[in-house]
Amino acid sequence: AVFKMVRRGTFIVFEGCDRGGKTTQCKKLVEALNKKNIPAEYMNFPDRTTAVGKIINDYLKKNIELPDHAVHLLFSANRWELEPVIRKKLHSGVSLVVDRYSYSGVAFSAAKENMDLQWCWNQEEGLPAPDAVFILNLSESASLQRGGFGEERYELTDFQAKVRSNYKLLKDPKIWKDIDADRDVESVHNEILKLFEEVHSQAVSQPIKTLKN
Ligand code: Z5A
Repeated sequence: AVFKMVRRGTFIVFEGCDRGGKTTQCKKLVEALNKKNIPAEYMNFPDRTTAVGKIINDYLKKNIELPDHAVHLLFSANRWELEPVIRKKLHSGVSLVVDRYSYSGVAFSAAKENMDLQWCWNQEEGLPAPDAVFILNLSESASLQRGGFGEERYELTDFQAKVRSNYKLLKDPKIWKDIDADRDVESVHNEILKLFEEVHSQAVSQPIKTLKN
């Protein structure tokens, strides 16, 4: 029998503070990869379309109030809801470009009073680990010039500053790629495309890793 080896997809996560351009860059990357005949799909967290995601949406829109620990578990459950889908897609050879993941989960929850960062991270243990985290770093001054600062919960400058410092605590230098997001869309995209190609050439021949403590 002749086996055609399916090389797994690469798992990329985009992180960063508000208005860094994550969604813009994720979508541009997927488009560029598909043009090069590299199968790739966009996913985002929170995924507000699932059963759990609907509750998260109500919480973010301030329609409902929930205790902080419960909210954290919901954001985490939202990733666990999609864990089988993530693994299946990667195994089938599709690369995933994911807009926020466990790092947002922990950085945002742990920015609240009385929330322990380690407790937050424990809920993420066992999820598939990304091959790389692209973190879009936007300066405060550039951030003030961007649109899209909304009415949702968490969209407050001092809260975002705590999130920023939590990201630093989560930084795993082996997979973390800092990207200067102050530049124009095309310059940022070109750097991301180059970084993706480096990560992709290594990742496809390695097993999918798992998030650990
Ligand atoms: N959250 C959590 O608490 N726990 C979790 O586990 C997860 C998330 C997963 C909702 O997330 C909130 O949930 C979020 C974290 C928390 N709270 N906050 N803040 P969301 O993903 O639904 O929404 P968002 O992450 O807040 O979107 P965003 O960060 O505001 O946007 P972005 O994706 O980084 O940026 P963008 O939409 O691509 O761009 C923003 C604007 O800037 C837009 O007008 C663009 O046209 C413009 N832009 C983009 N790039 C550029 C450049 N290079 N130059 C100039 N202008 C640009």
